Amino acid sequence: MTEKKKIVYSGIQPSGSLTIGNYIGALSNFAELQENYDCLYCVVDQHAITVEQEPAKLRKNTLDVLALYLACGLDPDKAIIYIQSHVPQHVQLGWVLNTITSLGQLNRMTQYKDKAKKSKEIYAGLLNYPVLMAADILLYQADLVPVGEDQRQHIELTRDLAERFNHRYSPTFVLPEMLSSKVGARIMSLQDPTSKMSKSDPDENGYILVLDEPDAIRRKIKRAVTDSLGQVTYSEDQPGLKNLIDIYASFSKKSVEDIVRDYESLGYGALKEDTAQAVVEVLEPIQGRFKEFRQDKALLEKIYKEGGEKARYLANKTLRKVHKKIGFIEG
Ligand code: AQP
Repeated sequence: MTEKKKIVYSGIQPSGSLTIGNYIGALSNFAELQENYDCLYCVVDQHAITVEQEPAKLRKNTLDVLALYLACGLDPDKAIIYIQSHVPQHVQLGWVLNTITSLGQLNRMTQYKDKAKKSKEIYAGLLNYPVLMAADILLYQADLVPVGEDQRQHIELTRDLAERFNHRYSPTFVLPEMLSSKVGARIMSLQDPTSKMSKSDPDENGYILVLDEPDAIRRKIKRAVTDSLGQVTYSEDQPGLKNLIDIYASFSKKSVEDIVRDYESLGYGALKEDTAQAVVEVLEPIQGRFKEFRQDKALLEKIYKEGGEKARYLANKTLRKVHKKIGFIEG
């Protein structure tokens, strides 16, 4: 008898053009996983609207993320690739989970606190974001969730909610595990290495986009903030340098130790130059494939329609079970 494959679930928000933080922390791991697991990869447009989005840009960014998934090797014959708003069960399960989520726990989420600080008006959707994320994952009974370090607290909440529901009714949900890369799980801003690299950073020198031109990549890395110590070490005391080493290690597959040894004598300038080169070498072919997929509207539509259908089928199985356990009458 063949063993049932584990289920992998992840998603990326179309809240802007993707950064190398999104790439290293999440996207770069997706394609390999589809070889050994049953994977679902979603473009989470409903999460994106927790921060105000311009409709035309949201439409464009959603298709961009989809085309980038394909350019990074995701294959609709191996993984289910779809758009979150096409599967209404996410919101339906999200509502159920909201009724067992404590406000205190949501108020303690650091991503919420960071984003709330930057918002003029705080809307309920921003606070409830992690509950919808829990629904995304639990709907598919995912075992593994490949995400960056910034999502750890949200995965813990997902496990808490699954346990609470299982305890209150009966075992229903699988408790998912976070899958995070050792190096590069938290890429920092190039201008402020104490804060996370984010696609919504107003300072464009703080991030590198997956679709940035080689010249822009070189320029941004050259301008990256380091320090005046002049020593190449990998330490929290040199956060800018540590971040560059993480980026270099992630794109070159060299170990952190080898990089530190090689650049001890070569210095910051050479490290920056070679980091930029490693980033360009990985991103250029992805950008080429992205352009081709992005132009093929019919292919993109076929992929998200078929993916949506498969996802709805799976999501409905879980949701029906959940509704029955709660005591809802089947319609
Ligand atoms: N800086 C980062 N380093 C490592 N991983 C990261 N991720 C995001 N930033 C970094 C991972 O990328 C995946 C998709 O993220 P998302 O789009 O769902 O939301 P986010 O974490 O809020 O990403 P951004 O870029 O900061 O978006 P905005 O600016 O819109 O909030 C996740 O797996 C995340 O961990």
